[in-house]
Amino acid sequence: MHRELVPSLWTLPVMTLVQARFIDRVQDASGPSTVSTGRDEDMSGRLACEKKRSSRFVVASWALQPWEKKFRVQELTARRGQWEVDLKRAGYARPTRQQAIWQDMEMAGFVHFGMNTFTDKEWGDGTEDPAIFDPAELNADQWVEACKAAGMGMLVLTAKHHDGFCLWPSRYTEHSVKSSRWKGGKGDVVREVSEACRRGGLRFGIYLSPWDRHERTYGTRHYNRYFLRQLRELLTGYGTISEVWFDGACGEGPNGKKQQYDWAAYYELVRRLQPEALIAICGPDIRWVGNESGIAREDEASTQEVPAGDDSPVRRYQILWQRGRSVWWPAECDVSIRPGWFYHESQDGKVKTLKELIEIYCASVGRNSNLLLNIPPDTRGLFHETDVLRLRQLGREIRKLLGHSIAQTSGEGGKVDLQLPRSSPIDHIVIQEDISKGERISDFVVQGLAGGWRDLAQGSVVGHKRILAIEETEVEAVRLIIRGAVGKPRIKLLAVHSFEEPVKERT
Ligand code: FUL
Repeated sequence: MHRELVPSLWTLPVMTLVQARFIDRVQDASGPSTVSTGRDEDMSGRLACEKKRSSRFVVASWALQPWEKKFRVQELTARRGQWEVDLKRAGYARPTRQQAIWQDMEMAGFVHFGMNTFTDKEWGDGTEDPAIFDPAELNADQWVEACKAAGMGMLVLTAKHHDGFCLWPSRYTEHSVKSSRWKGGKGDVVREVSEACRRGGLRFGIYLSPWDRHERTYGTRHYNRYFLRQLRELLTGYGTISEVWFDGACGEGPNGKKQQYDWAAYYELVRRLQPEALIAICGPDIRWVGNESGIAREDEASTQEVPAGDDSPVRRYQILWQRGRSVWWPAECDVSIRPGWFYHESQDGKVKTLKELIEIYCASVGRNSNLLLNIPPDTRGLFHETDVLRLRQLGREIRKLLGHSIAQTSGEGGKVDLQLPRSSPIDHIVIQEDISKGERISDFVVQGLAGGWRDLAQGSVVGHKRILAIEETEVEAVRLIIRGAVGKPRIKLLAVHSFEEPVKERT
């Protein structure tokens, strides 16, 4: 008998039994048939098998579930002693506690500050004179308060950008604040910002660019040691670090060679020294959305399939679910409030409008992703007045948009009904899944009762949050119909809003 057939033969009868018991086909009068379950899938029907391959590499192989009814037995293969099921649907990845907290936070501030602020550049080449760094009025509390006014939960600071200048007095280089005029070389921006964040109740994260255009060892194997030493300084000297943002830019060193970054060693150090920190972008915990415009895809899922044979460092630091085929890797949308990442006086008139920011918010947070909005301090060391105003307006507008719903509910299964207190115009619908159980919905439609039932919006992924803008429609009731799911849908929130309704009527 062919080895690959062995799992099929013993699995088939069990699956048939499980399916017969739990699958309940629901024919909804309003539309296409939906599949829902008669019982919670987290129960005994699961053929759980968990394997620990090493302390760092956990393969959580969950049972075949009833709604995986289209699975084809012949796709079961036993590869390297590990079950592989090609379901093309990876519904069972789950967030870690830290990822769930991060997703609940939804929005954070990004702060690009350094030599470029003083040279009016976006990318320094590392030859800049550190003496010119002198933000005489630096006030990190002002940054924190402005971020909080927008509703942000964290601030991520560029401790070192590509030019290699360090915003903290690193022991391993002179190219830092200690060689600047600022505070006679005794200042430490990372300290001031981390302390302001703690005072103000914001989480604190760091951006540490592996690409370093100043450091002479860059391009050689010695550079990785230098980078790790700096990373250690940041991870041990500034309290809790919630996010470590690794940019992937990689240039050539003085020797003409591109640096081989030792990602595995970087991740290992972060995990060891700050186990609560999420490693973002070039990292296992948070995924880059793929553009710098702050726009996610309509179907931006946190559950990502792992290409077969991918054994990269990122994979080795992720929890592999669903027989090693899927990971929880939520997207972060980074974008600047101005055209540049760093402050340029010439862009004072180009701060994004409130309308643009709300569009970005709805296309990031409203599409199951987090928004990382960059606000660059100016040469005084302050957020510019226009940027501060815009952050306040953004916070107010988000509260106006989502602060008070006309009606809301939660529910489970293939259909969730929401009755409005009275017939009202609505223009936004918010849906949230309980992601602690994974992203399950893959196809949905929202209908409104306006005379008869009519479609208001539809989509595929829901995940942590979808904000659906619709044409204003007066409805008496709304219902969410799940047309496709990889598990029993758990709707944490179904809410309807009217953005245009004057705020006073809802406060
Ligand atoms: C990019 C960098 O090259 C930009 O300067 C900026 O820091 C952005 C957030 O990431 O890759």
